[in-house]
Amino acid sequence: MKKFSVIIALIALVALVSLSGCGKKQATLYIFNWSDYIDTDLLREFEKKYNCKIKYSTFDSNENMLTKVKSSTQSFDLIFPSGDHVSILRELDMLEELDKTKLTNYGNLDTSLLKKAESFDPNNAFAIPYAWGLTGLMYNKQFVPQEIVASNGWNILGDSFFDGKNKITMLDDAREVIGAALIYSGFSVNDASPEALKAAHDVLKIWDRNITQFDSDSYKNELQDGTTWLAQAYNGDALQQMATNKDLEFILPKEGAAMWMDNIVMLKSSQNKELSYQFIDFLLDAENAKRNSDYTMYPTPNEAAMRLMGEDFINNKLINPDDEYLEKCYMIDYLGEAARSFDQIYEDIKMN
Ligand code: SPD
Repeated sequence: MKKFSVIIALIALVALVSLSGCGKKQATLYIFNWSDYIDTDLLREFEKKYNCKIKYSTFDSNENMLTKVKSSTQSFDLIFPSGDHVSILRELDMLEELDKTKLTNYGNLDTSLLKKAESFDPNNAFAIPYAWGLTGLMYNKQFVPQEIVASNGWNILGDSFFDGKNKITMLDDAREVIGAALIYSGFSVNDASPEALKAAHDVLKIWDRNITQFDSDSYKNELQDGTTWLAQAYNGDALQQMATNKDLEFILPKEGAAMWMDNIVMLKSSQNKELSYQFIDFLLDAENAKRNSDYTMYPTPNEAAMRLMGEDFINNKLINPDDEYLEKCYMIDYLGEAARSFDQIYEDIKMN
């Protein structure tokens, strides 16, 4: 009889636990994004709102992201590739086609930027534009005199002032490194012709005398302590550092700059598609996207959010250059097989 009452009590307890929801396993959303590229308060708020956990990891280059996504046993739900890598992931058939009816805030996106995004994602079928930016040069004015940067051009990377000092870094990104040399030589960042690539290769051999490493993350700290004096840098990352260190400056070189758009995509293998849609929609909310842009210092393709941004942000020419400058900038496009020639030059420069 005693045994019978214990069993009844156990059944009642199990029923109570499942009715109250306490026994429900919290869903976990796996997100893989660039470093320093989200307001982490938003992650905590999303967890609270949707009673879930976010496992958030970061990468510092598209190439590293792709290697990890292709090889990892850990399957991510959402990743944030640049446009050219959206095309690569599409070709690999790794992306989930998005059902926009699940995104109540999709209409906040700027239609002219959605049109631009069609160059790497026809019909905007797989990618939600997240942020865009430009690549320039960041330096510490404690170490680099004004007359060295006065030319305001990419040639600063080859200035003899830096000879033998080992104080310059460039991004760990073949398209960005060769792109800078292409622009300096008067070509588009997407020009894969032998003539353009030879010119860029020759310029890079000169710049390389001063370059200590190809790195997309640690330069941010190294510029603060003088380990690095000058670095190729993404504009928002530079502005984040400049907000806390008055010795740091950023320039958009006079010849023009590489432009890119990063995106949110859902992997086909995602185990949490509904929660992934909820997260994308949460980021597309105008107020959340505004907060995110204020934090990351990158402009958002969210038109409704841009209308909420303060004047300091809108009028900052390092974030929002005027049309005359933007005409000299080139969006990094997907090049297919031609990208191999970029990789070969990049490897040659890194090895020698
Ligand atoms: N910390 C965020 C950096 C974002 C860089 N975007 C990608 C540029 C690809 N060329």
